[in-house]
Amino acid sequence: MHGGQTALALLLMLAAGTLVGGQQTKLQAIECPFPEGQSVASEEECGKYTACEWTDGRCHMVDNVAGGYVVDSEPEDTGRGFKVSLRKSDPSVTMFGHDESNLIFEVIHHEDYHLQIKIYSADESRYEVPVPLNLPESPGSEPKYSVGVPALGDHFRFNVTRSSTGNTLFRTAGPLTFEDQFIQIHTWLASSYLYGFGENTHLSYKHQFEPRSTFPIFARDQPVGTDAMNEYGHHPYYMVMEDDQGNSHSVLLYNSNAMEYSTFLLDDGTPTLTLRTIGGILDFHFFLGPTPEEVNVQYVNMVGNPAFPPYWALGFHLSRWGYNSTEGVRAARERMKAMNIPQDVQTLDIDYMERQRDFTYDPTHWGDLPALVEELHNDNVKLTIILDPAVVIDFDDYQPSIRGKEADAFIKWSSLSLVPEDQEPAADDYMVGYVWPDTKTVFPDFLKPETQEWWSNEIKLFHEVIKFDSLWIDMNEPANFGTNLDKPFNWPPDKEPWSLKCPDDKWNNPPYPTKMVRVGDNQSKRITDHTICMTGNQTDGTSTFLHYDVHSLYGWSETVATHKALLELFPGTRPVVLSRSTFPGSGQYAIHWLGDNTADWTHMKMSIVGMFDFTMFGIPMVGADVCGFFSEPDMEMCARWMQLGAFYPFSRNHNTMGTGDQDPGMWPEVAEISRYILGVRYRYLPYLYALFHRAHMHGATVVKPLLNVFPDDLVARDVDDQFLWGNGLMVAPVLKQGAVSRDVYFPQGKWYNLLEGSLAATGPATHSIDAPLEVIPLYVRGGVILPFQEPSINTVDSRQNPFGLTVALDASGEAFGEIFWDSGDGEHSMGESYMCKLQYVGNELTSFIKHGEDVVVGLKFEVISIYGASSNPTAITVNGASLSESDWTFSEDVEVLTIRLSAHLGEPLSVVIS
Ligand SMILES: *[C@@H]1O[C@H](CO)[C@@H](O)[C@H](O)[C@H]1NC(C)=O
Ligand SMILES: *[C@@H]1O[C@H](CO)[C@@H](O)[C@H](O)[C@H]1NC(C)=O
Ligand SMILES: *[C@@H]1O[C@H](CO)[C@@H](O)[C@H](O)[C@H]1NC(C)=O
Ligand SMILES: CC(=O)N[C@H]1CO[C@H](CO)[C@@H](O)[C@@H]1O
Repeated sequence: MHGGQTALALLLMLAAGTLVGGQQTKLQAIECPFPEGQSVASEEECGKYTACEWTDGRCHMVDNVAGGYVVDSEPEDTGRGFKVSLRKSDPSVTMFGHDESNLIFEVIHHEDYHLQIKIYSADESRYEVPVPLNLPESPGSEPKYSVGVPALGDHFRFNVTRSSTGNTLFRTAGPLTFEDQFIQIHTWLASSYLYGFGENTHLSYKHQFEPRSTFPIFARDQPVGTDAMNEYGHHPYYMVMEDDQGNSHSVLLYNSNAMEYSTFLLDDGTPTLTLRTIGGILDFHFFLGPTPEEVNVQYVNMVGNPAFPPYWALGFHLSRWGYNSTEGVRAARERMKAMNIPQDVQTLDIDYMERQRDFTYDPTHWGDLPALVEELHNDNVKLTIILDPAVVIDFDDYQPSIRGKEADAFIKWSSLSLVPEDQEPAADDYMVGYVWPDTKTVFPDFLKPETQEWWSNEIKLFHEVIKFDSLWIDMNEPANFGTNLDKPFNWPPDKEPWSLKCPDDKWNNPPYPTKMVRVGDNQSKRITDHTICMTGNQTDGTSTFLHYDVHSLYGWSETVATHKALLELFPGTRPVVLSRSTFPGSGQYAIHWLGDNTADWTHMKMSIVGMFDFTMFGIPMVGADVCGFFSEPDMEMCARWMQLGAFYPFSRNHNTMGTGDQDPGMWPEVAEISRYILGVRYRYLPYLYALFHRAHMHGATVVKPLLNVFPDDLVARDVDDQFLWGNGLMVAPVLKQGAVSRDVYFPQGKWYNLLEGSLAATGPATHSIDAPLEVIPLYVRGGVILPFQEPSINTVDSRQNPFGLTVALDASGEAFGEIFWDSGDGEHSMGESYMCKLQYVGNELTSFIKHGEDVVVGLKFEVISIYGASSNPTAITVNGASLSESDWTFSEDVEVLTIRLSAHLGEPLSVVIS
């Protein structure tokens, strides 16, 4: 399990590097971080830190011998791995002080492909993430990895190796730094095929190493942009493809404190990663796949398999902030209906509320909201409403806050001495801020059981008033306006200026605040900017936590509470909670949209990268605001975005207050394009549904980057302007203004045009494809059977329609698929669901029903299209009975055989073609 080698090898290597021809030693690229950013790096600034050294115009970390730790014990067998003690080599070497003198390095074996490595203080107990993970009771017996640490007395470093190939997955470079509020570790990477980390908006799925790029991670109400900013969620998780064969591993740094990651090349070109966090411990989980898809499954199994969305949630969602009245909603609905555009969900943003208070509706412009909800429900359209976490400090008249105070549901200052002198007496020792309502607010502590009960009760009471079907939880980073400033931007003009001001202490002004204070909308340049103070006390009933540590869990905790509330309200169903802020594990309860983007072609492109990232994070039900949130799209952009958005798993058109309407009915061209393309989406929803079933049951991905399906295809590793649904349906949207064609990359195999069935390409190949405005290139991969159903105006209707199969043959004339079916929104159970496997082999299409014949009563296969059929058959039998020649057509030019039949889904199907 652990190597007993000496550190001499590394020492010699470094020494040699210094001696050879006066070259810079490799590790000079391991830069010293400055709280104010690298722009201040000067010899003088560098000299302030004993952990830093100035060489040839660069301020870099001192080497491991001077700056790191020494192995201070023999390895101790723990039964589940081993641990060794570490001792700080030179206590005088430090970045920001308060170095841990003694650490424990612990290796814990879980599965053969799953390894945990923890580095923590030997002297004190430090914060660890309280979010539960699924870990096996007993470890696997044949680990696929080995961990190397040097022998007693040597300078500490460690590495993780894949046994089968010898690939080095993790290999520390430079010194480990472990201080009270600054922890830093560097690792060589096996390659520069690095993916993941979030929530950040990345311009490309594959990360950049040159120039060096540094992204912060800390939950924040930060709109989508092209800078290296931290956004709503917290996902310190990445994957590396190690070699040309596609062997891949992933690493989670299970830490919820403010952090940052930096990617760069060492002077010799080695791709390297720095991880920094300002609290907690180092707690790594490694997953060895070996394929990217297996890596994903293994990770998702640990953090929790994704929620299974109800069928209706896969329909189209229409939303905006600024309908301003029930009439605004009715007008948009009328446009949809007039143009026959499918829609399953209508969503309302905060403008439905009275004075933007949760659990209210505006009696003036939304007085007949209950009637509107009834109209929607009569049309089989579901209602999603938004809720913000913060509630007003009106403890006299506003019942939710009165009851919340009775439950003691809100975040408190960590010390009574921090309560501002001018605090309203009724607000006790709660931390008070200001968000959308015109009155100050308090912030529920959703970690706390009493808060969860209170929240659940408020949701139940409001459902008696407004019959919503699902909830959208926003602003849950949590966002607070104007923190540390004179006043919030939306502060009532007639009131004395006021804002939440955070004390100047080590929590609110940590020595290394990470890059987040220097990017994005960072007016106070403090980590408390735009959120509440780090000196808040929270509790899960057992332990007390500082907001400093659990800040990034706020959205996760609200998601858990909201999911629980909806389950109590709608027992036996699959609740839908749309959350802005997420953490590893949120996918079990939440779906996600990619935040406040802009009607901008670059943002449209980046949304594909965002989908890939959230696929990695185990939240596959994801999409961006179609047609853009901020600013106004033109007809062309909205048309192209509706085409792309028709293939987001979570497909929602949404925009902001003060902009014109952008629902698809607003332009005749967009309406026509949307009606058509959402029809294609609805047609293939049975396929998408089966993919979500697999995601829920096994942790499989839904939207896949090409590299998940073709891991040894080096070209596919850079493709982030195309994506797949499952293994079978490829989407290649047009993402450029004015473009009427695009290059499409076709990996290995046969690719057919999805709807026409003609062979588009035999890959690997890149072709320029015509795509005038009304066309989005769509392909089905040879070897795959896609189930479909005739589309309708909503899924309640479409679920009654006849089924068909798109059978796309591979080079050996075969194809495979499956159908999963159930009530669509009941609790998932094997007993009440239908599963059938489909195969086309040797000119025979066969269905094998696994279970649930009675679940599909009344549903029939009525059409089968075989793509890549070589000739017109002489005879076709369905379950032994011959079809008449008029029941099929063979189209010679496109090689498509279309068979009309009538066969119950609940009976085994055999179609023999001769
Ligand atoms: C991994 O660590 C062991 C023990 O220190 C060492 O012998 C080995 O050379 C290291 N491997 C790499 C690739 O650095
Ligand atoms: C906050 O939590 C800490 C740690 O449990 C505790 O010592 C302190 O009294 C709490 N503060 C308040 C005001 O309850
Ligand atoms: C809704 O109201 C806001 C604020 O009064 C206004 O700016 C906006 O234009 C209105 N939206 C529409 C669609 O009329
Ligand atoms: C709103 C604000 O102050 N944004 C600033 C955040 O920091 C970056 C980098 O220093 C500035 O460019 C922004 O203007």
